[in-house]
Amino acid sequence: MEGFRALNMPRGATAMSEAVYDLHMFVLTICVVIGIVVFGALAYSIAFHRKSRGVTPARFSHSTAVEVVWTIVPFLILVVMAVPAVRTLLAVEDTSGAEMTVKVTGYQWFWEYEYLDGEAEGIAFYSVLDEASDRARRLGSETDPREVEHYLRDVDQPLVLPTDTRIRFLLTANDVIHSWWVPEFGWKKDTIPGFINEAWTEIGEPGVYRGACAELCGRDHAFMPVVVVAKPPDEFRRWVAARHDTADGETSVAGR
Ligand SMILES: [Cu+2]
Repeated sequence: MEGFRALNMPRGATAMSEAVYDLHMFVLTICVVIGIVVFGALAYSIAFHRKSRGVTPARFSHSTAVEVVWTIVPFLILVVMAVPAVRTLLAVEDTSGAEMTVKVTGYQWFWEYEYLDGEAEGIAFYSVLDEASDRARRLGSETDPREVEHYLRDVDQPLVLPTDTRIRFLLTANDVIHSWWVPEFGWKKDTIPGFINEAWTEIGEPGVYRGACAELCGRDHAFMPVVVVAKPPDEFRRWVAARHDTADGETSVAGR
């Protein structure tokens, strides 16, 4: 069962990723049933209606009843799949009712996070590949990347977010197109210079969620991971207070 789970789509960590997973399982089940019926009929015909068994083929060429059925049945199956798919898609795109807003800006090759409202307002920092990964990735470095924990999956300053809070993201870029992607949130969004894209999430469980830039953005595309640390709301509030106390929020050095 573990092996099957590893093959299947992961459930993720948000209500949205759960909805996407449920949708996936629903459609996959329909596809599997259709696959079993079609290939079962095929196998049955090959096994029991082959020429060597003396079976002669039917000669009819037209059946209005069958044509009506094989048009209407797939149409109904499509409608049954489209209704929950559209409902989920609309929910993914609906960023209303957000309790806080974070602006994400992609750069070659790191991220910038700005908290735009609430008590975290004014906190802004760059999130750059962590030192250990950066050292190990260099040509001729003595470090074996396999020995670096979270190699290319860690940053100096992660994006810290509260759990059980509806968070809106405004996503843009400063140079080329990047894409902000945390698989466990169930979506990714292009960050495009001159445009602001919107997305939202509500994280259920505290934890560390890792992702990456998902749009080929140049030489160091592989070296701009996304790390989100989700904390319970009261812990998040403490982090915000500590952050306000030190260095006015702005600490990291931009660009390498
Ligand atoms: Cu990028």
